[in-house]
Amino acid sequence: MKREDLKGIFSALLTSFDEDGNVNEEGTRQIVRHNIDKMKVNGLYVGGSTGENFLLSTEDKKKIFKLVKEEVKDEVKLIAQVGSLNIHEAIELAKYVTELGYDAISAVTPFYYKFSFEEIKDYYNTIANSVDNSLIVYSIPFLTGVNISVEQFGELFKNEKIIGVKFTAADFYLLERLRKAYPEHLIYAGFDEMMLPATSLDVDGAIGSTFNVNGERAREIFELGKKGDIVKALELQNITNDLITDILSNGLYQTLKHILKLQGVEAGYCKKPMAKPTKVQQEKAEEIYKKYLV
Ligand code: MN9
Repeated sequence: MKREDLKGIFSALLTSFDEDGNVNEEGTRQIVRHNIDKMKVNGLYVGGSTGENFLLSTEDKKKIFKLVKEEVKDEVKLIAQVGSLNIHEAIELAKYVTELGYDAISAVTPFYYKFSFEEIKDYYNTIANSVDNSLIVYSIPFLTGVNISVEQFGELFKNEKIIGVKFTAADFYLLERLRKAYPEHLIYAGFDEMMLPATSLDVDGAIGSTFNVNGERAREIFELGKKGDIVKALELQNITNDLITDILSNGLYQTLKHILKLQGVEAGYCKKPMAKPTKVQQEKAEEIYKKYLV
């Protein structure tokens, strides 16, 4: 896979669950189709935070990876997040998705325990070296508590199979340093609300949850930002951030799923411990949809 081919806008794919937390396969396929046909994204990031991956059994993770590939075939690029505190599971999933034909794998930094950087490096090398595929580091310090420095990224990038990072952080000083230090590596902006400033630092793409409903506007921001048309891009980022602020205050994944339902996509429920949206949340989601997305 050429790095060039992995640039662009990737939706962090939502998963549809039924009321008991079982994967709704048909619903998840509909979310995939919506992203490709209506949001016109360049690719999907499967099994990330937005996919509620860390709440799932290995079997369910495999089920989702398989049905997504079946639905997508080669229409858009696919990145599979396989990272897990159970490194055996991560390797098993890395092999599974590579066999299925995923274009790259990604792995969240190991969280919960306070691992040393040497341990984190070993985790990445072990996963990357277990398959004939490229790996993108998933860095999301606000959820994992793990911060990686410019020099430490350099240590990880010594492994030529580790080709980039999904950078879900607001540290734009670090982002600028990384871009300058590693011009050949892929850097994806991970916070949708900061996409425009990230484009000014020359990121290669963006991976985000809100692209499931706001994909077209996101793509425009990205393209305008890359071209340097900041005034127009900022107008769209302002609208986008009004939308994201409302979505975040109403419950991120519940609201995204409810908005999809209003568009006829069987997006289902979130999996426990995430709660079902209340009546008030559903009404608010409908308001948000009508205000920003119709
Ligand atoms: O994949 C997403 N992160 C999480 C990245 O969901 C934890 C982002 O797209 C955010 O959801 C989004 C809203 O803060 O930027």
